[in-house]
Amino acid sequence: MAEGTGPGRITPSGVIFGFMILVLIVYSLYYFIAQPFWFPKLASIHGQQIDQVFMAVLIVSGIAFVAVQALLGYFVARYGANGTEKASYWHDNPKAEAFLLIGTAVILTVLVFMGQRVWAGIYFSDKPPDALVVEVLGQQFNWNFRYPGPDGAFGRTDPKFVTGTEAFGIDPADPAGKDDIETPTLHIINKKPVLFRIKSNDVIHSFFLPNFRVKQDAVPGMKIEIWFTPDTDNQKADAFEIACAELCGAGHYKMSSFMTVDPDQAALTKWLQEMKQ
Ligand SMILES: [Cu+2]
Repeated sequence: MAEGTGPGRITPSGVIFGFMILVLIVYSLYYFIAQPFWFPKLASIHGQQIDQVFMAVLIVSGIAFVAVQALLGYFVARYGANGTEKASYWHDNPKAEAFLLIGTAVILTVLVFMGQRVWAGIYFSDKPPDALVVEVLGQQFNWNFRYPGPDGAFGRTDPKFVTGTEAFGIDPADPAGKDDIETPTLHIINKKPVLFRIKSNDVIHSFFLPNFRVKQDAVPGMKIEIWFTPDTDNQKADAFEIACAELCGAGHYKMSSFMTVDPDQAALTKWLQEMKQ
């Protein structure tokens, strides 16, 4: 370690810079605490865990952010140079490095495991057998949805049957496909698990339901499943926005739809009958 000379001094430029950092800290804290721009109100059961992990990461990184920036501001304001003094410095400090490395590793490992548990709970847990199953198909630039109809079975599909009016490409020879219902908007049932089977006809899209904390890529050639349970008891709205969260082309900005959460199966059946006509 090289010893410094002199105590350093408070300089106007250092104080101005320190003040700017203070403004940055206060401004950032205000946005995260007052939350003028934030997620829409939660409308699903699993979303609570996602929000908790999000908050935990935000608090940990927020504390680190404030501590590091505040120290930087303080040192800049307090230890300005007058041109003749030398700052003390060192090349390595095994104790400090070990402390910082291990501390960071422990914190990050805990966060990773918290997130991993939530992730596994969503993607690796058995889907409920009674879930409502809906197929979701992304294409430039809209969402299509398919319900299996009264027989409960989806008709076979093949890309060669895809046309301008038949996005899914249902095989006309398959009797199971005759009663399938294709819709431009979604309806699901409150408190009943819903399983989405997500596909894409062209490029990668991302099926995004912000109120339900669901975001899943739609990848060409893959059928990706995701399920959750909606809970809209505390919501005022009954239609929720569906967005595409992947820049998928020139019309990406208008790739959206709406999802209605029906109170019961009867309301869903009634809507499906209307859509069938
Ligand atoms: Cu898209």
